[in-house]
Amino acid sequence: MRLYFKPGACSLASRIVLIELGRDFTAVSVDTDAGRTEDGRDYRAVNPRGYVPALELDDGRVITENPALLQYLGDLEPGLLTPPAGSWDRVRLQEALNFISSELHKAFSPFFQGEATGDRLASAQAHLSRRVGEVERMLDGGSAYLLGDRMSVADVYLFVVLNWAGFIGFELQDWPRVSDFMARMGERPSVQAALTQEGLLKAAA
Ligand SMILES: N[C@@H](CCC(=O)N[C@@H](CS)C(=O)NCC(=O)O)C(=O)O
Repeated sequence: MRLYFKPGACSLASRIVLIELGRDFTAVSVDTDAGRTEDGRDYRAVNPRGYVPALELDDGRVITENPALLQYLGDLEPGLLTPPAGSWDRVRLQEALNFISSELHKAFSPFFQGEATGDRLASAQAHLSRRVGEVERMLDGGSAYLLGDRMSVADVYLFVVLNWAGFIGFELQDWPRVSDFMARMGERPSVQAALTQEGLLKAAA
């Protein structure tokens, strides 16, 4: 399998899941501005939408879009990071993945696209605060993870997206469950390994 990624981008979630599952994969860095892979190929031939992540299977088929890709990976080891298809927990997983993808992830976009400046900064921050407040509510059941006591692919995606808060100077300390969740996830060996592979954490000497 080949994972097309950009360091620190949402593709980091797929990398963490691949490491959690102990799967072999090749990571291919993409310059999304230039539309080129690190080995000089036209990235739009892989993902015509031009963004990461994309996962290319050994038979050449390609999966894109975080919710679909993360569920595909999770299902390689049934029951570990994805509840069974058709179960109520699977419905909750899809609900969480779609919220993270369309509501939370996109609430960060103005900060990365240079739109959260001047008059627009306060409204972008207020919008993001509402979304993070919703995550705080979703973690309200006293469980360690979104679906209960077992981590799922949605938790991995949530961690990766909320980790961007540090890059834009957005403090998470006002949301105690979110802060605890981030600390818990950040300690996982798979997360540490993925961050190190993408150059976001120094390897231990
Ligand atoms: N809907 C897509 C969004 C992916 C996305 O926003 N990717 C960002 C990185 S987090 C990206 O590649 N941005 C560069 C670009 O759009 O050119 C998904 O869920 O996979």
